[in-house]
Amino acid sequence: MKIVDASVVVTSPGRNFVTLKITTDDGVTGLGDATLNGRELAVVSYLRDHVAPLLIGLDPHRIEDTWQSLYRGAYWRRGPVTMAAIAAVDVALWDIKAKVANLPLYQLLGGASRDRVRTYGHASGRDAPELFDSVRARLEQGYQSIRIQTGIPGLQRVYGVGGEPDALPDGRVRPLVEDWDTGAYLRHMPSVFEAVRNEFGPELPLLHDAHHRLTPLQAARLGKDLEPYDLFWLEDCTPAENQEGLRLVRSHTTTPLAIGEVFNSIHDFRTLVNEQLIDYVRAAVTHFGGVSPIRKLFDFAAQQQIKSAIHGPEDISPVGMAAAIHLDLAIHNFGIQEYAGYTAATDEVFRHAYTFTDGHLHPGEAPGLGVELDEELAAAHPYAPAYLPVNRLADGTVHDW
Ligand code: CS2
Ligand code: MG
Repeated sequence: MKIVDASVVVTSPGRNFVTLKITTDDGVTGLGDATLNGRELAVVSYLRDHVAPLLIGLDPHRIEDTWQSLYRGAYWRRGPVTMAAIAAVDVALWDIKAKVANLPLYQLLGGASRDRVRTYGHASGRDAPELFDSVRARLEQGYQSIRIQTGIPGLQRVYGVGGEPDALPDGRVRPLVEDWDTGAYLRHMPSVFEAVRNEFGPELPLLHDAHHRLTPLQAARLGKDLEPYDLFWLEDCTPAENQEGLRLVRSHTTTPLAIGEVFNSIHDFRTLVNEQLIDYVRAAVTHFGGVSPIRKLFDFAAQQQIKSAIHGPEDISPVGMAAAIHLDLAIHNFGIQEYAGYTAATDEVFRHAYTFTDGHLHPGEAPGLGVELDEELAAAHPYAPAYLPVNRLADGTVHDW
């Protein structure tokens, strides 16, 4: 069996997605997600110009060898663009292997370790009444664990609470500028969780994403202040490139910690895992080099009783989401799966076998990943330039977003 084609499809059914499609000489196709939010076309070029020509003629069954040759052969290791491109190849090859075996991918990963995959959804609001409505809407959709993001008094636009990017008069898009004030945030958050607990009771699992904004000392304080509200986790409390900084956070709080959606290699987690400084690893299949390396990360994390929590925002395509759900079902140290859901237009372009019921996902029993890309429909949604927001303090200084 040989690879005869590797093509890249860019589509924007509401937001941009990049998909690699690999075709073999006997007509089997595999899909891989290569979406890197806000920098999509860099990965398109990496795949089209540098990777696709190398794939032609290879045996698609040699997944590990292909992964190692793309990783080591590039010489320039790691980084989100490289690892998203390698991930797309890895996932597409797993899709092909599982289709040839006529098995859903999770069966090749060891089979099911559970019956279904627990998820969490996103609730947000500018103030308490809006936030409560949002929590209720998620509960009605079936979610049983909920991430809480909220407006901060005195700030106009903050992470997770919406806002549209400004268009320039000539039609060009520029990043949305959000506001930040760490002091106001730290003063406000405990009262938000107190109000949510009073409204929804002690049992509902609640999560919160600090989105890389705090120093270790500030994160330690927030973790401590939120302890009475029994969070499922506090996510990305610091930027965490400084892995050692988490020692300080950890030694001051028992609030569980989740980190890693922007990481793209096992080395980014080494100190965090070895010293058990976190409770959940947040890597995305799409940005971590695919199913092969993230499986190794989860096995590494399991040695320290750390669980998985695969990144699953709207900007991971349904292809990346399907890969995540197969892994979630198969690995033993599964924690929780983020599932933000998709627009109807996205679900039409990417028809999928996975299902969402009562707050749980299941990958379905279709051979492979169980996702089909409707290329005709995809072409009807052309690429739309878009950026992630930029965060600024009151005096104009750029802050971590
Ligand atoms: C977030 C993401 O899902 C999350 O936890 O942190 O929404 C993140 O902001 C986006 O994936 C960035 O592209
Ligand atoms: Mg996050």
